[in-house]
Amino acid sequence: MAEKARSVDRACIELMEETKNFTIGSCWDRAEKQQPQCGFGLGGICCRICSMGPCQINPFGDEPKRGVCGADADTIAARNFIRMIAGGAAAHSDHGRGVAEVFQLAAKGEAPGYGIKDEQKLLQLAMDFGVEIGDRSVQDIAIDVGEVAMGIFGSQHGPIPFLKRAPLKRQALWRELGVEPRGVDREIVEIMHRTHIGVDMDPENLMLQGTRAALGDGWGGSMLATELQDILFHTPTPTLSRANLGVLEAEQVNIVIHGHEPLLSEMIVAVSQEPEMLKKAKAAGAKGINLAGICCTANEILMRHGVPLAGNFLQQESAIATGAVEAMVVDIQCLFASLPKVAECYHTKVITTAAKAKIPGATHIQFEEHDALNTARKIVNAAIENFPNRGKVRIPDVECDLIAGFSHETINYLLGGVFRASYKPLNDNIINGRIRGVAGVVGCNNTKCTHDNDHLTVVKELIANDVIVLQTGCSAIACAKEGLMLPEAAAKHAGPGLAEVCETVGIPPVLHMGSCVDNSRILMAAAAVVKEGGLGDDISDLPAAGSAPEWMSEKAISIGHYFVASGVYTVFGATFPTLGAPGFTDLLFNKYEKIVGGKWDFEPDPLAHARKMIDHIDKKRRALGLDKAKERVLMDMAARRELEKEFEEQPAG
Ligand code: NFS
Repeated sequence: MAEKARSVDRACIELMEETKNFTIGSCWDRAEKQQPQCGFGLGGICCRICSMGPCQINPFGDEPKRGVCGADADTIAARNFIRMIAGGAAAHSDHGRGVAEVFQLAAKGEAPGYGIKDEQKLLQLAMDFGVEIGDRSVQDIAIDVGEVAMGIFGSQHGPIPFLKRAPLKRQALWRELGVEPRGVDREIVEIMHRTHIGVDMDPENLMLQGTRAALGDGWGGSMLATELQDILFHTPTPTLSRANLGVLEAEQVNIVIHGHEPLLSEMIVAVSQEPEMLKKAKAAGAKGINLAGICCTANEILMRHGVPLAGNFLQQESAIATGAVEAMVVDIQCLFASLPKVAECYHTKVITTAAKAKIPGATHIQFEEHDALNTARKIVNAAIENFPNRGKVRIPDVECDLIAGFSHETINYLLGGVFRASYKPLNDNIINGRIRGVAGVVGCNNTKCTHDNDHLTVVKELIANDVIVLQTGCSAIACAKEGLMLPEAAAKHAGPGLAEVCETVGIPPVLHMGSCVDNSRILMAAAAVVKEGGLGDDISDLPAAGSAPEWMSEKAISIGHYFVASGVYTVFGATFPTLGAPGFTDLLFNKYEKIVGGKWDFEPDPLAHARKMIDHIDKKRRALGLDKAKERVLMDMAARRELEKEFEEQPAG
């Protein structure tokens, strides 16, 4: 079999020879050493839940058909699958809880460096939570909002308040199915209970609980993380930046921030601009201090400060291989255990900062919320002190401009203008067929795929077919590096209808909406489009689809399932963790559509993957009676003036 290329990213390819020198190999070398991988594990039909096992089911119909306790392939796969949801929902929600804790301290004035930056959003949240506004001070309102937010994690009876943001029909369906989350944590705990040996064995019933926990993530923990981060650090607006390893600076102290929470990285951004720090950097022989990000911490500080992206998940080792990184500062999630070992071959200091996430061999500098600025100063100092230890530097000359910062509020504003922020122009253009539909393309990198290739193929095919693409996570970083997040990408890559709309509004055809907890922004946008009218009365009526072409983490499964449970057809690439259990897979891929209006699908070929999404979008257009409108005449001047009139109040640019 011909060897699959490791990456299509030019910076990664350039560093490939260098990464082969790592004493523990690169992630690609280690992936090769794992081959062939266990078929039972891949198919989701290996059960390690009790010590009578591991039990494995023969997927080809011969014995063994059942585990020692009698569980068959479908029960085993269902238990494994919802445990993945629990892992993912726990990760997002615990991130949200961490933000809520700092939010509470900030509201009380007990966390120097933090404050309320978006009062408008605070008031909105206060209304959602039923917190009295009146003539109370911002501080008093924030204290109460923080209290309610913390309560949502531990609440026992629910339903959690953000469900009310969904279309009414969706809310009624969740109520009817009994899947409204009672509290974020409770649903995760109940998954662990139900999947313990000898409890819930019915795949459909297990999935109802999986659904409840996933909704507690999307409309609970993740949405809380996004909302509270926006209030603490401001809601993103369009911002110009750059992406790929070429953003590292040969003559500056480079600090790469990697992980997921913006709590500490926001402080590092502030501190690295202090004159005192710059003076120290110069004294160490550097011309300045340069910050760049990896994974979702990168997306957070990109969206709010324009800090450039060094790369996505599979570039964390390559970043160190440039020899130009003085410190890689990590917080939580998606960190390779290999980092300190890789760093041993260079001068890079790997600095862990979260009590929850330590890596053997790394330096630990504990992030103290009460004293965050000083924690950040310690870290920046450590990086500066490391500058003189540099060896050979090989920064690939590869980078690309991008525009990020498309929060749900910003899209609303850009489309509708300052006086009538609205999604109406988007809905109108979907109805008239200039835009065929909307896709959310999100998620990770996976060594099972050629790095970035599947994201780029899927997204290019979608926009070429007039589907506007909303992005988060490492998928967004892949497209940013490719230049798809620039307005000029519309003329180059988008179909004629989408290109016209992008040109008129001045937006790229691919919109960066943030980190993975910010998939909640996509839920908000979907709900807003339904509320705007003309495209049905539920998210499941929209000509829309979701995708994670190179997913790898449990968080992706939780995200995928809250999209499905919110009514979205969602396709995953790379691999799918239930394929050894045909009955359970049929539930996810087929029957689920009748239950929640959305369903799962799997397609590892990226072109076929995009085609499936487009076919689904067309199916929804037909159901809405919009298929005729798609036959458009080429735009003449009168039609163009008409389109411009629709956008007359939107700001220039
Ligand atoms: Ni999402 Fe963001 Fe990237 Fe995947 Fe990891 S960083 S939270 S899990 S790898 S997209």
